[in-house]
Amino acid sequence: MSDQRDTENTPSKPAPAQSEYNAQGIQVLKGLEAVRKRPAMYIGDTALRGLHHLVYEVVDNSIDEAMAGYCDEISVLMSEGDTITVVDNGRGIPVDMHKTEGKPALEVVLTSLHAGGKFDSGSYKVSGGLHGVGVSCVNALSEWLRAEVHRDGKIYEMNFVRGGRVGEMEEIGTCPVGENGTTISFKPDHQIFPERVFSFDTLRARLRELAFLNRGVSISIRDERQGMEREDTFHYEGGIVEYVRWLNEGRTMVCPEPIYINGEKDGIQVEIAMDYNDTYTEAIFTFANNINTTEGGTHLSGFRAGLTRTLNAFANGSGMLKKDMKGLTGDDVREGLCAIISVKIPEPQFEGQTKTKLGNTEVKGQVESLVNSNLAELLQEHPKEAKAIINKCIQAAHGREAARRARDLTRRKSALDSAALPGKLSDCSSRIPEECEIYLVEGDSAGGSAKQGRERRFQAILPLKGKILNVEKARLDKILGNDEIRTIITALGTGIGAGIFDITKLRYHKVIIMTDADVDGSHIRTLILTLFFRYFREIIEQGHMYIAEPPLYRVKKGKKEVYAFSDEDKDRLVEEMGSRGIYVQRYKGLGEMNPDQLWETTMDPDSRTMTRVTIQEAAEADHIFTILMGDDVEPRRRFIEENAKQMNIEDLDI
Ligand code: 0RA
Repeated sequence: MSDQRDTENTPSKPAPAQSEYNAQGIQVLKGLEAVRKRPAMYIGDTALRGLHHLVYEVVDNSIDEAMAGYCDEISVLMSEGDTITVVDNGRGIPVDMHKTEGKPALEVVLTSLHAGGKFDSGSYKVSGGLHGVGVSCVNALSEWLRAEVHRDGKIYEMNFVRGGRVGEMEEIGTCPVGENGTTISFKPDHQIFPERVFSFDTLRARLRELAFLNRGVSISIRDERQGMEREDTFHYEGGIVEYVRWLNEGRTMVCPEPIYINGEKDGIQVEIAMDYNDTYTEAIFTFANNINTTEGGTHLSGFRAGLTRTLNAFANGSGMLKKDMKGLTGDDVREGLCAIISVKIPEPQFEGQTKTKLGNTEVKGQVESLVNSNLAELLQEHPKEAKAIINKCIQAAHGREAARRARDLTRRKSALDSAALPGKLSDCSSRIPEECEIYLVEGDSAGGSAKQGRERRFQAILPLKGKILNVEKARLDKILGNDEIRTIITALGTGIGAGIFDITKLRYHKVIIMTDADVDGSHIRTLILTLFFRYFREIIEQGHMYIAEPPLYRVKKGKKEVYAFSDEDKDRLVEEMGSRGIYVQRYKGLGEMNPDQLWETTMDPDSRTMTRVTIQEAAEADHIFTILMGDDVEPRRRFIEENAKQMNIEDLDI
């Protein structure tokens, strides 16, 4: 939890002191008051997700300027005291008097709800922003916000506190004519956000995604917080084609250059980049107005329909399909497919549980017919690649048939049926999934300790022998042939694979990976995470997946005995307890802990800490798994080197 001081504000230019705000008399607007009363309604939640959402909301406005063709540079600065500054070189928020409101447009944009800056609806064709609430929301939820506008040779400034203005907009200087832009600095309000620490990695992932989706725009991020200094810049002239390439870094691809399709009709812009790799899973990422539509929608269904139809037509026309084959299914044409679909539309309708499903019905037909015509043409023009793609699909069809047979066989043997739970599993006695936990434990000896130390009623233990199969390199039939994985599937109870996996059958609502804190342990953890990411993603998405955090040291002096979970922790304890006569034991593995110690430090719900695994960015996670699990040594070496400094459990937090 962050502390709740009010005084450590250090924006890039100092905001007025608190007393000054009070003296000014703050006028908080009615609309913004509603945002402060029910922040979650506007930004989703007030946890870390909502906090980061504030930054996206401001950046989205800059991206809107970029999409309208007026901005090609955006930078985000993370400063001491949880403050963020977003700078762009767009037109600058208008500063002239607003006709009906009787105040500067800048003030209207920052204080009226739903204006989102787009009060002149003609000025934008399309615009992003998940909730479309605009910067006024950020303003309402900030302890302070400062806007600086460079426009027509002049510099303007305006300050706000919790959404209310502090004084008038002021002209504070001049700038070269033509060098327009907007700078927004803010500090989230601790009255709204209990936790205010921004994560560089989280912001960076979204900014990279935005740079891929908006070709030519240069987006940079800099962390200048003490001890955390880092920076990165993203700029992709190739846009989503480079996105597909990046996602498949180090993989062998079917086409030397990703296939690119684009078109515009009735104000709807469609862009698709795709290629096939040597894995057996499908990775399609869809976006509408730069928003990651994780629940899919009409653009995705249009793409799928178009792809299946076009590839079948081509396969039939070229005589590659044998007479006895029924044709390629959707699953066949998507095995090993990596694609980015990005649509930009004037009035997106977002539906679904998390409002990340595109609902506009007109989009489906548009994407479908674009794929039908353009992909067919591209296949004609590139017969070699076309043949390779169709061959791959035919292979997939054969493989799927084999997998079906393997699954039928194992099912008949009821090995995947939870009625026949694996012998290695020490199950819990409760049958209420909400309270049940399963520990996936590295090695038999640690498994033994865990079994003795556990609370039998609700904790199940499944020891895993060494490394499980790398699912990045195997098709479902081979995966099902692997004993370790079959044991996991059986224990979970959900089944595996399209049309079979059923999360409502999950037998444990906490799935906890417990591995040693060494290189092997982290490899095993990654292998397990890969399995879940590729085949049980919903388990992660619904928050059921955790990583146990066993201690690294036991520090003992006299009768006092404590555990340290990091090197810093240990150093601090040694210092506090005095180094004379102290005994420090470094745990090389879980197996060195006796059952009581394991329970007390790692498994007791009242005292343990665990990391919940989240997928903030499916594409980012995909890239990381590709690199960690792929064949290519070079990108993996580079990735580990680049991330070695901050490679801790949280970063693996996909
Ligand atoms: C309202 C109207 C115009 C631009 C903007 C708002 C705008 C908002 C933000 C927020 C961050 N950066 C921004 N840049 C621009 C249209 C401007 C015009 O018509 O000149």
